[in-house]
Amino acid sequence: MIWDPKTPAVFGKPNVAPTAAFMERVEAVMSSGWLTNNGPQVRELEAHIADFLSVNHVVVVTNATIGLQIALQALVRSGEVIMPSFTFAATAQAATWCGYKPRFIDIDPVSQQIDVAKIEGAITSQTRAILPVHMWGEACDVRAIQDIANKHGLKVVYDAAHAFGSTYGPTKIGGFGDAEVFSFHATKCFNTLEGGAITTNCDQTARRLRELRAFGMSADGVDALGTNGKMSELHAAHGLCLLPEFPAIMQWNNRILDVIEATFAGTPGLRVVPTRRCGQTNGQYAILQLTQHSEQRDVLIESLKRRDIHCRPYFTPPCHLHNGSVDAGHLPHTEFAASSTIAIPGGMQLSEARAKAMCDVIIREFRALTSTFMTVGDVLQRKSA
Ligand code: T4K
Repeated sequence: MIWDPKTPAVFGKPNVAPTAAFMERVEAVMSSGWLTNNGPQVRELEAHIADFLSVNHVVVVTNATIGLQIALQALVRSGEVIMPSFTFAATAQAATWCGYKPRFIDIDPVSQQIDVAKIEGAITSQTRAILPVHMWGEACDVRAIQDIANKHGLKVVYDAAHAFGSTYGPTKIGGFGDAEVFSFHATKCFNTLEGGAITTNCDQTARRLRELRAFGMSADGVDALGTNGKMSELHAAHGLCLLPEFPAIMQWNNRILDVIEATFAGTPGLRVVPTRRCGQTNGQYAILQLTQHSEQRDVLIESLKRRDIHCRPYFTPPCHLHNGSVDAGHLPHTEFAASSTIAIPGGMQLSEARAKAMCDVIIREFRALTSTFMTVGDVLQRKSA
C-alpha cells in the first residue's frame, strides 16, 4: 500500500466512545440534576475499573497531575522524592507543587525506564518516596523497586499515566507500591476526555485519597489540606462508554505495534523502543529513537508533518533541565533520549497496511535526510582534507 498523504495519521488521536451510548448517558446525567461530587456515574466507573484492574480501591480524579499530587500528599509529609527525569513535566511538577524536592536519576538507555540500579545511590536522609514511571505503558521493575523501598522505609507512588491495562508479568498494573496514578487524558487509549485515577489496595490510603480529592473534608470536618480533584459525571460517562471497547482497542494497538516493530527491524539508525518485555502493554505507544543522526530528529518530524504523519518529540526538555529545576548534573541517557525520541502514530486510526506504509515513509524520509547530511559531511571532510 502506498501512503495516502491526504489522510493524516496523528500521534495522540483520541479514541472516542460510541456516540449513541454516550449521548444516552449524557441525557440521563443532564436530566438527573446530579452533575458532579461523587455522583452515580463516577461511582459506577470506579467500580468497573476496580473490577478490570483487580484492585481494591479506585479514586477517579480530574487528571493524573492532580492525582499524583493527592497521592503524594496522602502518603508523604515532605522531603525528597526520587524519580526519573525522562518523563512528562507533570511527574516532577506534581511533586514540586506539593513542596517535595524531586531528585532526578537517569534511565536505562534501552527501555527508557528509570534505572533501578541508580536509586539507592540517590537516597539521602531526606528521601521519603520513590516516584517511578511505567514508561510507554511498560511496567517498571516493580519487584526490585519494592525491595529498595522496604529496605529504606520509603513509600512508592507509581506514575502509571501511560499504563492503563498493562501488566507486570500476569498481574495488571494498579495494585503495586502504595498507590498508582493513571491518566485518562484525551490522548490516552482509555480516556475520560480529561481525567485520571488513583488506585490502591490499602483501605486507609483510599479513605485519605477520597478526603483529599474533596478539599480534605471528612465526616469530622476539614482535617487536611486537600484540593478539588473531583471528576464530573459527564467525564465519567465517557469512560463508562469506552471501557467495554477497551480490550479490543488494546488488541488492535498491539497488532499495529507488531507491524511497526517488524517494519523498522534492522533499519540502521532507527530503533523501536521495546515496551513489551515485562508483560503485556496497552500497545498505545509506538516509540522511535534515532540511534544515529539524532540531530536530525526535529527536521524529520517537520518533514513527516508535510506528509501528514504527525509525530511528537518526547520528553523535551527532560525535567532536570526545566527552568527552575534543581541541579541534577548530567544525566547522559536521559539527555540523549530527550533529543532522539519520537512518538509516532499508532492504534485504532491505522490498518495494518497503512501502518506499514507509514513506517516505509518514515524510513525513506530518514534515509533521505541522513544521506543528505552525510553528503554534506563528506564534502566538508573532503574540503578540510
Ligand atoms: N505522567 C506522565 C508520564 C504523562 O505522560 C502525563 C501526561 C502525566 C503524568 C499527566 O497526565 P494528565 O494530567 O494530562 O492526565 C500530552 C497530554 O496532554 C498528556 O496528558 C500526556 N501525558 C503527554 C505525554 O502528552 P502534550 O502537551 O504533548 O499534548 P498535546 O495537546 O500537544 O497533544 C498531543 C497530540 O495529540 C497532538 O499533537 C494532537 C493529538 N491530540 C490531542 C488532543 C488533546 C488530538 O488529536 N486530539 C486532542 O483532543 O501532552
